[in-house]
Amino acid sequence: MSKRILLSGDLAGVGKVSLTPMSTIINCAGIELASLPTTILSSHTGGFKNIYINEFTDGMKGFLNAWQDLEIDFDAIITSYFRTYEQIEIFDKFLSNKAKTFLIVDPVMADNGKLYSGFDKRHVSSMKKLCKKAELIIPNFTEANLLTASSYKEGSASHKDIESLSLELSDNKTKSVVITGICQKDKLLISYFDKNTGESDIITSDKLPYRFFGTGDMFTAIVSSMVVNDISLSAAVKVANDWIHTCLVDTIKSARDIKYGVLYEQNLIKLIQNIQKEKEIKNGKH
Ligand code: PXL
Repeated sequence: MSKRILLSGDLAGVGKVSLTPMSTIINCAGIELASLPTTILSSHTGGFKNIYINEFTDGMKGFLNAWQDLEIDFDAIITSYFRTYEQIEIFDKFLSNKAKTFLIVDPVMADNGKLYSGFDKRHVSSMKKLCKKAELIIPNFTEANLLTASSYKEGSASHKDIESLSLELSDNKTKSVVITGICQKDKLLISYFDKNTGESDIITSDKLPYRFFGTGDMFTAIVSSMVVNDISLSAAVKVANDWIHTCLVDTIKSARDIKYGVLYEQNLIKLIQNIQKEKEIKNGKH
């Protein structure tokens, strides 16, 4: 039986963030989706002008009410972009009936040391509350700092700093944590802690000379779909990191304006194969 995930996030017409790449990737992992749009935008908010934004808060309530009466269960719930702290609180309330469902929170709210356009401190405190309920959280380095009120500096956080950030986010090792986008001089680090195995590590890749949009969303979708398919967090992080790196190199080669998003479509076959290989390893076929 294939698994089913509830995915909440925004639907952005242009720029390939949140629901758009995440739905595609989760389907590539053979997982069925129920999508909950939190906001409908003409594009993401990083670099486009005159953006149309429809905060879909009433729609969210309508979707969630309608779903209460359906016989539909989820193997996991993933949250991505919420536009307002009220939306986070509405979702938080919905979760009170889903206490047993595996919750993965990507606390999308900031990058590059700054909150995204339109977000404030209340957003951060509601997001902190939501993270408390999760079994796996996947913040980037800026978000990890905001969630812990730490102020580690981009570029100069030591491995020890990163480990203590991760430990704090793990709530005494009761939740798994992946911190993405930790910039060092010419390297980009990802740290993870797996609460199931106690394993933690920091992996390093070459830093590319741009900040891309949607990579965190793609990363969360890959890691989440693999973990939901019972693949280890360490294998999932490596597959996600390598595949996204390949897509970013292709995007740079295309010389297209970065704000239009990552060119990943031609590599989806590879992603399906990589996930399949990890499923076979897990099932002892290698
Ligand atoms: O990828 C994060 C993200 C998601 N959704 C919207 C965004 C951004 C980042 O800018 O603007 C609408």
